[in-house]
Amino acid sequence: MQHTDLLPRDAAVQLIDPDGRIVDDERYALPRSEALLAAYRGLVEGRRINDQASALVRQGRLAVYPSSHGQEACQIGAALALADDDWLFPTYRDSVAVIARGVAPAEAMVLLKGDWHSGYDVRAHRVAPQATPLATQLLHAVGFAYAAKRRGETTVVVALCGDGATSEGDFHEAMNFAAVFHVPVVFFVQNNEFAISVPLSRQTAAPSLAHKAIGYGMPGQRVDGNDVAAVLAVLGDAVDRARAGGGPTLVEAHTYRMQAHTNADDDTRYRERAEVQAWVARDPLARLRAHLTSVGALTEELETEYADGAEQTAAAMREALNTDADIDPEDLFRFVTGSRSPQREEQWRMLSGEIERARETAGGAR
Ligand SMILES: Cc1ncc(C[n+]2csc(CCOP(=O)(O)OP(=O)(O)O)c2C)c(N)n1
Repeated sequence: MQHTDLLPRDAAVQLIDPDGRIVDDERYALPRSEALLAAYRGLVEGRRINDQASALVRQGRLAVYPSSHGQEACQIGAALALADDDWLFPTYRDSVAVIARGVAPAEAMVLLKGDWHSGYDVRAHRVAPQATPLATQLLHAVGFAYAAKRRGETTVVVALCGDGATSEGDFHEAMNFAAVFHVPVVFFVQNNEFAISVPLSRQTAAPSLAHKAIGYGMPGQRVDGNDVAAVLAVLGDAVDRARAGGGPTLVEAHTYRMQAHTNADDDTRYRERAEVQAWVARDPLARLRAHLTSVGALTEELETEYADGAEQTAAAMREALNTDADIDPEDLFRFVTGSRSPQREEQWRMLSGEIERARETAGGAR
């Protein structure tokens, strides 16, 4: 491979433009209509899940939800690019990708309700726990994929992270190890332009995040992260390469976080409404809908069927999550360390005292 082959293109790969028109590309073919319909169904469901989870936060049923509203093409593309036996290593923002791999929404979200541990069976779904410490999952993903390779398995791993996470040391270590040891992993960076309030321009001086790949000796590619057809094509190519023994790839998807980082963030303090509004015209659902309708693949019946399916998913989420968590706060102290230090004992005394006082107040108020 020429070293210039490792460089990403100047413009992100795009196969369907924001108005739904096909863009010809000499390297990447447009996925077939059936694949695009499956992706569209995923986008509709993903959008509904995002919006339902945000509503559950406002109702006090979830403590927090990092929404991927606007980033659904990346979420669904990542899930669909994998074969059944492959593995996904997601972050806190990737609940829709986790669910698209077959995890029940309520299981993916119990953690956000204040429960502890990952709420789903990671082995059954081949989805690692959603990582909150930035970029740590990239190292887990590389180690996991390296082990699979050494065992002679054909497993490929897609590891997700955000633009902010690329500034972490763990990102560098994961990329370097993966390239040196030819590990079957695809790093998929969702560049949504912000790490909470920090814009991309304060994150890197590189021409793009995908350009970082050449420094490690692996190919980098840029893709329009709001075009699920392009995401599927580029990730599919990288997954095939990894499976065939070609080693890792870094894919940067350019997208946009349409909502605040979480409900704990006020994004009006660091970005203009006009900027957010400008991305509405690039919405991933609208462009695929326009394309599939124009080629006659998406009928009104199918639209209704997909919308109904998404509504049922949202109803199941409400039913499962509109309950009080049955949690013993002392579990936090029981299971974190083998024995309790004097400081832990002191913390537990403080917390149990607070709980007791709250109970008395609630009793008195009745
Ligand atoms: C190691 C570490 N440092 C800091 C944080 C606090 N933190 C949580 S999310 C976040 C921003 C991450 O931005 P990005 O990687 O772009 O992902 P996004 O949230 O935009 O999907 C930060 C700094 C953390 N979770 N882990």
